Amino acid sequence: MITKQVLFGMVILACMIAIAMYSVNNVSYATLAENKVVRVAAGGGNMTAPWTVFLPQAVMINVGDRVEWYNPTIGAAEPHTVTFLLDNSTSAGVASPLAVSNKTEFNAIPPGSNNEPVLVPGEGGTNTLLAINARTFSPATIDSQDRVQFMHPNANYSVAGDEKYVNSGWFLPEELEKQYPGTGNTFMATFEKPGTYDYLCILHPWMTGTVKVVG
Ligand SMILES: [Cu+2]
Repeated sequence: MITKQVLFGMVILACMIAIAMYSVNNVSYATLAENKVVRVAAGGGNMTAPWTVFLPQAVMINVGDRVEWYNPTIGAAEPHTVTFLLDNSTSAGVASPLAVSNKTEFNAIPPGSNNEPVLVPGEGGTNTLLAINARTFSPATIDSQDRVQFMHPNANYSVAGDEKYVNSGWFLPEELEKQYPGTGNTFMATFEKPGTYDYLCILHPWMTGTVKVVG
């Protein structure tokens, strides 16, 4: 025969089980809702044989997840970029021809180093200076309205999906970025819209990768 005390005990036990299940469900729900971070190696190998591949070459993530690219090459200052040419007209070259007055003087840094600018005589009192294209060297984006925005090295960018161009800038293994002042070691991108995002390294255009974002 079930006494009042036993019945009361069973009710208390049932309540405790319900509370425990509720907490477990809440915990697992919170874990599922966390966005994940996927790391992709840009390059690798070493000074004798640096690699020019992205590993893994293709990743699949959910909306809101982040991809972090890093450069694990050992002992070689081999830079890479992660560049999304979302609009074909935004293809960018590493070399940047710029018109400058032929009166402009350029001084090597450090002074006396084995270094001078490429200057080709141009028209109307100008020279053509061959420099590095800042839009490939530095983290930069071009939005749907053709607005160019630069970011700091090691940029952490949120890809809306309607940009024309998203570029990581040059990034190198830890410490070796010092050989190219203004560069970094990583690029991080969070993806806000489902789609297939192909990218390449502007310095090694055969180096390609894909981020597939599912909703
Ligand atoms: Cu590369």
